[in-house]
Amino acid sequence: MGVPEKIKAIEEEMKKTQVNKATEHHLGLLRAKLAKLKREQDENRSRGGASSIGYDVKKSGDGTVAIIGLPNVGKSTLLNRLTKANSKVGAYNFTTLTVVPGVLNHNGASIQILDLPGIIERAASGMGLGKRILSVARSADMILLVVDIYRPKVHPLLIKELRGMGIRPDEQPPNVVIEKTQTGGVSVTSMVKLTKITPRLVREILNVYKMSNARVMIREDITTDQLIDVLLGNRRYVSTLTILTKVDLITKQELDEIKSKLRINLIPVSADSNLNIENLKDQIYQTLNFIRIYLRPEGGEADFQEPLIVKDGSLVQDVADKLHKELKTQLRYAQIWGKSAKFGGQKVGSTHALMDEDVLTLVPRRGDRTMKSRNASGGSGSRTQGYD
Ligand SMILES: Nc1nc2c(ncn2[C@@H]2O[C@H](COP(=O)(O)OP(=O)(O)OP(=O)(O)O)[C@@H](O)[C@H]2O)c(=O)[nH]1
Ligand SMILES: [Mg+2]
Repeated sequence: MGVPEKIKAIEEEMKKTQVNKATEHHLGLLRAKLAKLKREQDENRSRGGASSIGYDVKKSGDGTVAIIGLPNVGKSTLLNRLTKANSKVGAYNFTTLTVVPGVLNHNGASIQILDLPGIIERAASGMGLGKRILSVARSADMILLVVDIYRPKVHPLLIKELRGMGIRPDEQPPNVVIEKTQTGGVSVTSMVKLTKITPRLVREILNVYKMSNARVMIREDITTDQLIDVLLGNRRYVSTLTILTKVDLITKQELDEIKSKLRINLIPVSADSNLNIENLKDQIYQTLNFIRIYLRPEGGEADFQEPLIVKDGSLVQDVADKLHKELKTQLRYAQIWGKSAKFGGQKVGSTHALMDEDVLTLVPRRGDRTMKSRNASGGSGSRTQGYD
């Protein structure tokens, strides 16, 4: 039996099996087998052809946002409103046929926004340009899910398609560590009470993935699917915002009805009438979880006018990397003032984690002084002055 037949057989069996306490274990194992087979199928396909190849987009700016929605909901109109881009708008489906980038400058950050063709049901299984479109969403830092006032209820469908491409919208990576060992079988240690999975099922699922020796540390009450996500290791945990467009065409009362029916956090906008767009920009900025770092040249003054924007969780070396690709290796130490410092001017290494509004001085090794003295010269020009 080939992989597609095996997938079909498992799907049939899952359909036939009633969901209850007694079948939970069996269904969990079937899900694990199915996920593994689907990965094999994807790997075979990408070896054989272009089906899983995404669009060629060069990431730029401080973060990348992908716009996902059904055809004709107003994605391109929204991109044009948020940025200076000029993506084609049309009153029919599939006006946009490729990826169209734009740049949103907001609160000192430069945010790349990518307009995409619309997706349709079963996009993640390859319908339309589905896989190509969704693979752009996979590599983005955040996703804007756009629904219009005519079909706001498609939100779960969009989520389903994202999940089908291995994206886990608005989830955190499961707090589980799996360490392969040489011998000893599979040992399962759990720090919390497990209500959705048993240690026996954990061991059997690991067996499906050919892991017969491992230490599993579980630190939250995970589901079977979350364990499978950890084992597959190719999941992308991406934040989303859901936008309801074309609200210029409805009354406040109709808007309230949609909101109460959907019960998700919606940002109502009209790209045509420029309604609530500034609020949307603020929410995009906030969701990207940026922090601001003020650079201070050695012996000079910090630049509080133009902070460097990096993602929350960034280390000193990430900032060095962003300024100049060689700086990371040339770094002798850094000095920190602000929330992440134990005291002002603390010397730290390249793996020190930064916090919002830290002041940072990067000190290169002696042999690389030219870079430093240029850096310290301060004055006019861009913030990367001295590093290029
Ligand atoms: N009234 C109103 N119409 C809008 C708004 N935004 C978009 N439209 C209209 O909706 C239609 C589709 O807009 P597009 O921006 O091309 O939609 P799209 O989602 O990019 O469409 P595809 O690229 O085909 O997937 C056009 O006729 C727009 O003028 C809005 O905020 N209000
Ligand atoms: Mg479009």
